[in-house]
Amino acid sequence: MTPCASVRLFKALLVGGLTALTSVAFANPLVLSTFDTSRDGWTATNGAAVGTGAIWQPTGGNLGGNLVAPDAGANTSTWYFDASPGDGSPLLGNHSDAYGGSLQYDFRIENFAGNYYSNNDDWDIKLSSTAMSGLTLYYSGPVFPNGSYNHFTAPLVASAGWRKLLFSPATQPATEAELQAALANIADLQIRGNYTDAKTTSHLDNIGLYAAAVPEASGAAFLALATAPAAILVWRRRRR
Ligand SMILES: [Ca+2]
Ligand SMILES: [Ca+2]
Repeated sequence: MTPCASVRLFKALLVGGLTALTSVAFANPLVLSTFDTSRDGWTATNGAAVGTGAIWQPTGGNLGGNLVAPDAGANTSTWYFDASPGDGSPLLGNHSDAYGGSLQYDFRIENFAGNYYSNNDDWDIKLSSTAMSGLTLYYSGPVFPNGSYNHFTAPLVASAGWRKLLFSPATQPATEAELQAALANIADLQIRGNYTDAKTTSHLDNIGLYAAAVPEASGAAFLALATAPAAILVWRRRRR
């Protein structure tokens, strides 16, 4: 191998190794509700025109079963799909391992109609913990649902935009410690169901908590790292 060729090999190994090291693995959910066989401990708050028993349907999800709730009427108040205390949702309780990860779900509005509400007080996600004496954290992301299933992801890092209520309606940023405390004892989790002023029906499916994705060293990365010192040695020797 010529010195030039070994330098090219060294650079290729180095770049290949770094590229492989920065690839991110998709984490499996820590907990996931697919609603394929039941409502899995979820209800809907006032403003939705259903009781708890009518909220689950075996078809129409992404895929299979899902939560379904119609607005009580046009221009109703914003309502939420609700994993409420005592109903047994697996998303409640201690999920400290989700800190730094994300909350993800699929959402659609059946027969999409009307205009989006522009009320800033209507949050996409509400997360409450008994560990904070009832303190509720709020998150509002770029969620503009339509007639098709869209996948929404809320990063579970306070700096991503989680807020806490100070003096209504003012809010201030939540601290990382507050979000960690909330995740350590989730007492109530709510996902916004109503986004438009028309009387519509909303669907929620595949809601889960995910751990932080970690950089994964692939086989190529290990090979590059293992052979890089040898390549450097060859390169240095040839340069003498
Ligand atoms: Ca489903
Ligand atoms: Ca609506």
